[in-house]
Amino acid sequence: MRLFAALPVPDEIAEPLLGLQHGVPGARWRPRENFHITLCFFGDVSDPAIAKELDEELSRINAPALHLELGEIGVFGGREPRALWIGFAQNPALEELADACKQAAQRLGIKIGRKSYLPHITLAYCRGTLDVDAARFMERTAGFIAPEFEVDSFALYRSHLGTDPARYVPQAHYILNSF
Ligand code: 3AM
Repeated sequence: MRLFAALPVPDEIAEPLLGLQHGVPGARWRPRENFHITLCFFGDVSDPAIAKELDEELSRINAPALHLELGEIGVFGGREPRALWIGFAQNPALEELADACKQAAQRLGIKIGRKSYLPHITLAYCRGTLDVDAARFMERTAGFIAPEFEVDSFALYRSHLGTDPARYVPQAHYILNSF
């Protein structure tokens, strides 16, 4: 089972993001149901007992609800764009929650990649997109602003590959403490 922890994206944010999704050759725009903010990618957890323990560990995380503000649009992949995404204003509480998910997994022996955490919502995966087209997208969307928003839960998702788009199915929801 391919598992990851992520925050859901509320409708009031998803809607304006959907409005950005046009005009980039080669972009495979993510549908609304695939929008999420990854906290930690756990990879393939093949042992159901470990998956159950991971669920229990995540349910024990004691963290506050998050006040989030979108940041800049970015591109992964440089000269060969792989993904278009929108980031977040710096947010220590978000980083702490991501770190708590990572530590929960590591306590169970799940290996987590060493890349530093960069919270984002993926808008598109790219196939054959030119860097100039990605740069034009960044220019066109530079003035994008969306209201701050609150998220009061996160979820453990199972990722089903093999279709495009992949299917992300929530397995469990975890409540964050209200303000
Ligand atoms: O849509 P995003 O990028 O937030 O990028 C993958 C996606 O998140 C990420 O997990 C989410 C569901 O697939 N992901 C996939 N493979 C990954 C890996 N090896 C990964 N994140 C880190 N390391």
